[in-house]
Amino acid sequence: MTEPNTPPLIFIGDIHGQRDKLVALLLREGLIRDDLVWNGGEAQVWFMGDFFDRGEDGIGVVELIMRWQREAGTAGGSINALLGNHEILFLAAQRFHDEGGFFAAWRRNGGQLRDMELIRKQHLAWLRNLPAMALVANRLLIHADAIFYRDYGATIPAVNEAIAAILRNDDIGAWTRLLDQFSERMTFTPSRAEGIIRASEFLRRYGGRQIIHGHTPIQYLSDQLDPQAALVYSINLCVDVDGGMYLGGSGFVHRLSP
Ligand SMILES: [Mn+2]
Repeated sequence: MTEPNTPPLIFIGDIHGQRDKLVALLLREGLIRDDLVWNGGEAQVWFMGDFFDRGEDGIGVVELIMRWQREAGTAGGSINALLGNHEILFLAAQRFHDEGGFFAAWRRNGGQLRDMELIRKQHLAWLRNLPAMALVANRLLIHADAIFYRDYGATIPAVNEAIAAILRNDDIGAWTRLLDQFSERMTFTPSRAEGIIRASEFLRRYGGRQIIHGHTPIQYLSDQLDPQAALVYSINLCVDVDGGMYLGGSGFVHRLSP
């Protein structure tokens, strides 16, 4: 009996406009060549959201991921990305400007005027189509370590469609509620009452044996200043892959161990 050849599955946490750190990380990992062409072969890569804000080049990050997505597809691999709250905040500021207070909120949360100047239709369409959740290799992927997703549906497709519908429409109240809910974090940590129970209930509802998320820098959950590996916690039910690049972390990739 030979094992089926499973392509590597790789997760990359929040980038927050740190294009140079992203490039350095993927060069180190051999996932791109010196000329930045994708070199990941059949690898399946998931970016966990929050491409924008705090760092200077969110558009540069999005353009690279869009480009690598095409190149990876040609090479027989795949690159996917989740919707983070900073994508929603950016889209809200772009769509509504000062109405609803979105533009000011975006600026307060590290919004970069250069990104707003450089945004184009193709970026907006790509951002609006990002899923909020996914189930891959029995892992439940969500940007935020939070359970508000339950308010949007009982299944992954239902949640993704309900959130996508908000992003297609002009219901400012719905955008505001969604952004407010995304301020939730650390819901699954064992130090929180019922953190482990919440994680297992969330997994029972949507499937998967482990939650993989970004959103909360590992620096918030441990004393590491530059985490170089994912933080596995709550009896292995949860994995935080956010290396806190905007807090000074150099970032890492999380390779799935079966
Ligand atoms: Mn986030």
